[in-house]
Amino acid sequence: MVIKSAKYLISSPNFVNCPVPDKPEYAFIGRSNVGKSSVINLLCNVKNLAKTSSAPGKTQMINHFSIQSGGKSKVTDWYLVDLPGYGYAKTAIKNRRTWGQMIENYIRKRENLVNLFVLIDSRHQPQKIDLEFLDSLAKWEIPFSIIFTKSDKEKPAVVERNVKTFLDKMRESFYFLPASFVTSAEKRIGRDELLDYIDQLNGEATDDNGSNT
Ligand SMILES: Nc1nc2c(ncn2[C@@H]2O[C@H](COP(=O)(O)OP(=O)(O)OP(=O)(O)O)[C@@H](O)[C@H]2O)c(=O)[nH]1
Ligand SMILES: [Mg+2]
Repeated sequence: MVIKSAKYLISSPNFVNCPVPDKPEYAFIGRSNVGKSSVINLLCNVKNLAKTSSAPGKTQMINHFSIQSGGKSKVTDWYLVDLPGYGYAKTAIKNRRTWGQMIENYIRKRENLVNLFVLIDSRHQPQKIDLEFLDSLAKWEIPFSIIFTKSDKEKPAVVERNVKTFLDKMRESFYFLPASFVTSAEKRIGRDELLDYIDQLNGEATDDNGSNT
């Protein structure tokens, strides 16, 4: 799949203010500073489309981007969504609660959300906060996939070991493992795989993949 255009659309403080849910939508979530905005920029091939920052907590709203693409699927118009991160220690407890409600509402009620990409830092051992978040997604029956980020920051063998450790940990509570991807926004790794995966999901979302079931 190729991206023909990617434009910032709108930032919404909560689920009810989001754009009309008339296109397939893919959202990115994960710990603060894990690289959500950077992966969106990698996919769209635009440097500062989603605002990034070395200071955690940069993204605060539900940010919609309008994408036009060409691929195997008939779908040419869809949304990417940059969400605020979780687990930023300096966030006041009240804000954390507001974050939780805002995100839970968005994730559970957004009817055009095809897949949630959960980003995991490939440099670290499995973190409780990420595993707990994945358990919530299972409980809420939200379709999700995993993106391991910042793979350029460690040696390939370390990344491979961390990815394996994380997926092994997931096996303890999941019957089936979700699709997973290893990326580097810095070295532009994982872009084609992610775009092809979205193209495939776009096809399934609209049943234009040739099947008549
Ligand atoms: N080396 C390297 N740095 C990265 C990569 N992805 C992101 N970064 C850096 O990590 C920092 C955080 O990236 P963001 O994309 O802003 O992270 P975020 O998850 O959107 O952060 P919040 O919106 O604050 O939750 C920035 O300084 C990025 O330049 C990567 O693949 N490799
Ligand atoms: Mg961000």
